[in-house]
Amino acid sequence: MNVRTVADLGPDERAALFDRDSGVEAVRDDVADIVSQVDEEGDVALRRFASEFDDVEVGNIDITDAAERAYEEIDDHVRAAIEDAADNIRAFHERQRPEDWREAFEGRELGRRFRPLASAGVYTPGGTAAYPSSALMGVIPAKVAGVEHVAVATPPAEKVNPVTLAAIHAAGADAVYQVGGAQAIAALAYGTETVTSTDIVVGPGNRWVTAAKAEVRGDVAIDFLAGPSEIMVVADGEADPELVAADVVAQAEHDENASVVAVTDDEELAGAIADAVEAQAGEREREAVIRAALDNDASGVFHARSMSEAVLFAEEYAAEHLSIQADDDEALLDRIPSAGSVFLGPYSPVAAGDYATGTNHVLPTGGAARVTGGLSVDTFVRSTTVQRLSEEALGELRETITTLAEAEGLEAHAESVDRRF
Ligand code: HSO
Ligand code: ZN
Repeated sequence: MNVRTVADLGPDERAALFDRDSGVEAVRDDVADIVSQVDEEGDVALRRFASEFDDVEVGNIDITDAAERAYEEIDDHVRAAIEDAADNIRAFHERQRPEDWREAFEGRELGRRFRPLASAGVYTPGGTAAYPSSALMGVIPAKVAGVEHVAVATPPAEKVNPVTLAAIHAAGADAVYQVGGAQAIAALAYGTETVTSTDIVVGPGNRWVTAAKAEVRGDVAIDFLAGPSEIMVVADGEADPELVAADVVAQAEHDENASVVAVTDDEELAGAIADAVEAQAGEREREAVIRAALDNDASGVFHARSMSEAVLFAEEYAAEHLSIQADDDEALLDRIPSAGSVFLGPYSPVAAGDYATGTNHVLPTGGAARVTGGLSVDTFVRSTTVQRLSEEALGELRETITTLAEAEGLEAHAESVDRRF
């Protein structure tokens, strides 16, 4: 792995780093076709796609009972780990529940009210990338928000991953369907004979899933378009290169298209990180995936001339995960507003947040952290504003309202106020 110098990056290299391509556009047309087939043909289309794409002849699409059984039957220590993670995720998300308020505000009574969406659909990837943890991350915030009906879709298989099913059950899902890919997103958005349609569809997935979310957006709400995993480590000369490398290699293990970056102002450390990444990659079971991710144009180890330059680099990157391994981590963090989730200090590996601290791991990728945060209770509630005016309060606003209404040529608006006096 070569160390690159931030100051020497050319425009193409910068574009590859900062305008990361999600790969979604390439499959948009095929996905639109799948989505419309599900919309028109329902379960028949789901069974056809399961046979075609997953090589599975699906019996029951609804496998809610199987999830409960899987929960009872899995190893005790796996169930305990799921419950421990679920408890932590629940506790962290409980703190996000917004509170209604009403306040007298300069004579006017104003307020805000929050209510959960009626239903939510959570996609949970399967296959080689089966993530029971993602089921917890999608379902628990929805349930904490108070969503009545939370449905999960996960790809069909001769035997759907029992740990994923157990996690879906532990998280409190109300319905579980075996349906994967773009067709799952379409089913959750539009409904079929078996699948109940939902108000919002969330969760990570491959580019087919992500493209399908882009396709149904507008007809239903979605969280955001979550692409392959990313990490940006900002390190100073005090950081341990082996630990930096371990975090880089861990996120690279997810996906050949993962983007993994470390940046430091210490040239020697940059070299040591690059060497450690090489060495550790060779020791890992998923070495081939890791090496592909390391070769990604949006990956690399970088030397910056100063920590200020490193910080600007990290901000421009707007990574899904930001790890800061430096003496004055809080000061550096202050200067990086754009990041999905932040990990401070040598004992906060990204994997801790992936599974167990309680923070959500469904996070914005591809630079979307510039404009949004990750999945949270907020994703599943809508807000309504409320107002009540006394005669006196309306009197005070009367002039302002009628003047603006007349300026807009909306005379009936003005009259609706004047009439009250
Ligand atoms: N790092 C992934 C989440 C995950 N890690 C699931 C392990 N399992 C995307 O944030
Ligand atoms: Zn991960």
